[in-house]
Amino acid sequence: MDAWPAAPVPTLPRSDDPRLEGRVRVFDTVTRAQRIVGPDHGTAGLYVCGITPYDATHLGHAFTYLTFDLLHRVWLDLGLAVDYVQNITDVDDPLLERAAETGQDWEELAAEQIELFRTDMAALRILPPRHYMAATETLHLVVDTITDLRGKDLAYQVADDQYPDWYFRSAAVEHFGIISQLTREQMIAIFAERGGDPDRPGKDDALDSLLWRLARADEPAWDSPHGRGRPGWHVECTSIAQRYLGETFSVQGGGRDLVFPHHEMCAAVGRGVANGARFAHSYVHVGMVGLDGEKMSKSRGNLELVSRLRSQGVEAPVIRLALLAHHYRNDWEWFATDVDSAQRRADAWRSAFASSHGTPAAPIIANLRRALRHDLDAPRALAEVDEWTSAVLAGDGSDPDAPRQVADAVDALLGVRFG
Ligand code: 5CA
Ligand code: ZN
Repeated sequence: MDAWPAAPVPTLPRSDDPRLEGRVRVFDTVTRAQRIVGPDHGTAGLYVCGITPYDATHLGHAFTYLTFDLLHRVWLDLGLAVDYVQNITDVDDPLLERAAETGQDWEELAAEQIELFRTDMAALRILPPRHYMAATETLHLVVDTITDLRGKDLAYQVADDQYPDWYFRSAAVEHFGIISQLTREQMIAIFAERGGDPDRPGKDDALDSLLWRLARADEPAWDSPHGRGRPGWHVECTSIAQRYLGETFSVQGGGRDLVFPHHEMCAAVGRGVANGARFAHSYVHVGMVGLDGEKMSKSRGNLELVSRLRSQGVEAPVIRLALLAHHYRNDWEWFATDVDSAQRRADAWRSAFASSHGTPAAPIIANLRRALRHDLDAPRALAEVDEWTSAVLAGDGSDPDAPRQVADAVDALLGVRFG
């Protein structure tokens, strides 16, 4: 699948501040601590779980992709290449259910929503993945993964005369559970809420997860050596990640709602394929964005969309600033007034960047870098730019290059550029 066009990223001068560490740390879900992510040179591998294409792009989606865009930009600024992969879950129960509810063809719904998502991502200056892969384009990868798992006795058919679907022996894999750190009872409860089927008769273990669902009437299906059917959700992300990033890569990311079962299951499948080698080095999870007191989600229907805000005349950099005002690890609630404060900030920054002189750029660039390398602290980064902006607007500083240099740093590191 084609991704969206990449906005240019300015290259910044080095910072010679000795307090500035040349690595980035983020909070890793497994170790429950901040941890250096990415290699010290070469290529960082990033897999971010993509949308199931309906109700795109709500602000929760946007916040998650913006968070990993910050990581992408920090890695680029550190001189690393970034191999970024994202999927599209364009065949799965929630999508098919939504299409059935509205009477729309599921493929048409997916195509329309993917297009909307791409447009929103480009407007928000989120750097595109190098590989943007839909489930329907990567069936062969899933089929091969299942063949491999069958060879290791990690896949089996559920005892069901009519539909002996293929399942993965999740709990048989070493280290199953280290991401979510839940009790078995908690896992079973959450599995039932988030697309799993712990109570299905005929499974060897309640926590075993679906690999390949055999064809049902009126459901899309593809021929395969495992029978005609369609892929399960977790094995899709594992197969795409390992195909494009290798068996082990730097970071798997997504919203916090994906910790269990999705990322736990992805990691277990990945370890099964890789004979015990770890899947991602680190797992990074973004807090949930809510509206009206609840997690913003398609199923609850309490959504604010990037495209709706834009159609109301809110500029994309203002939306980006409204999101950046929140730290990625916090859950937070969207209020319509968030636009007003972001607009005020945008107006001030824009005036400062257009100024003919200002206080020197080097210290503020170092401070921006420090804030972002320390667990992607966007709110602190915004406060640094605010401080510089206030000084410039008060007439401080005589450096004629500073406004352009700060504008470039804000573009390169925060992805904010005013048209
Ligand atoms: N297709 C799967 C991942 S493989 C999926 O979860 N799709 S999604 O469309 O439901 O969500 C897309 C991404 O946005 C996921 O990373 C998800 O964790 C994140 N996300 C969804 N809702 C929110 C929210 N309210 N706040 C923050 N992030 C969210
Ligand atoms: Zn995923």
